[in-house]
Amino acid sequence: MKFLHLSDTHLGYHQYGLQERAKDFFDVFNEAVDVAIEKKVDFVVHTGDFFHSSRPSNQIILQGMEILRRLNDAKIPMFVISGNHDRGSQVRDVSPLKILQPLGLNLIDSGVSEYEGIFFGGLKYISKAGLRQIDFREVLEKLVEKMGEGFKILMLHQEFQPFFPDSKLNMIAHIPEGFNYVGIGHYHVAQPPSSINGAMVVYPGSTEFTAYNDKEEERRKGLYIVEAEGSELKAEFIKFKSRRPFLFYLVNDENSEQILKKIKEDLEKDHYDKKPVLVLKGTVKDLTYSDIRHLIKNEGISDERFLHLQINLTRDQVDESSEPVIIDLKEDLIKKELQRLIGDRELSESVIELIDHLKTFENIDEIKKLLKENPEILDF
Ligand SMILES: [Mn+2]
Repeated sequence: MKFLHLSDTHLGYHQYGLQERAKDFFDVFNEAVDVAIEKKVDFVVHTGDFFHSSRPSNQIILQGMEILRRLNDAKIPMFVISGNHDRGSQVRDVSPLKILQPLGLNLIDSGVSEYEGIFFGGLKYISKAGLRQIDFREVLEKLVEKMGEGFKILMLHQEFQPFFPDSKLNMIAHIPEGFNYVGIGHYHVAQPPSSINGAMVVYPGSTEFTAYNDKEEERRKGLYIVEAEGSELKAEFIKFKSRRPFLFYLVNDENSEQILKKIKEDLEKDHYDKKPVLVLKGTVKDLTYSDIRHLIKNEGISDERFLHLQINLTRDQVDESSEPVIIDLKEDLIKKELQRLIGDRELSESVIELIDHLKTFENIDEIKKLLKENPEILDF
């Protein structure tokens, strides 16, 4: 028995408001389907956030159908749960994955399904408020009880310690014995397989960046191929080839010119299949967004060489007397307040990323033009 496990494909996310980024998310999902077909897997497991939104556009639903059609043609079923992004609002609407169910998508949001002697237990994302009303371990114990003799897979999309330090969920305490394989989504950084309470626990991470994170880059983006040989389980991480490169630079007040020279070199020396996204991050005293934009112009770096420039600067709070610092302190407070109001960490990161992106524009007219041409930029 061999299967493919992937997670957090976030189909429909137009990062930075760019069509190219929306296509990137689709490209890597298709590459995963290529791997499934090539490796002749028996089925695919997807642990949530298939879509980026609980109201994907018709175009994105069609793209989701296209992926299912390719798997159906190869007679490979897909088993999926809803994540926090695509579970629907509970009260007003259902998960958009229900639209794909009649086309052969096996959505297991609460319960057990059996396929050729293999048991799939699924639980859609449960919010912090929802978790207070149930006994999570007991819910999972009931799922094991419903399963018969055979290989048992559990699919989850939750916040577990230590990846989410504020979470009350802990894998050792909350995942009961009885499962052979536990696939978990939600945490976007892929993890090596671990063994917990007799099960192999696997986090494949997200297939693309929803917010750039150097930890994610280190681990790379990909999927797991899991194979059972006798009683032994083997999981192999396969990295995507079609992924857009992200070039990351740490910038400060002193090194900005040097860094821009390095960027120019990096862009010229490599031939990329896809134009890279440049991410500049750093804690600075004086350096501003427009300084960086001017340096780029001075260095003669052509816009044609990269897809997007993302600048995330944090203001050094040493000198409290000067005006720009006060403004940035305010910005920091606004960010913290946004995080508190939105609650969901991933979503607030996306909102902050959009704000940072808008800060790189020269004036309000440029922003208006961007929003007019790319209304989906606000489609979180
Ligand atoms: Mn996600």
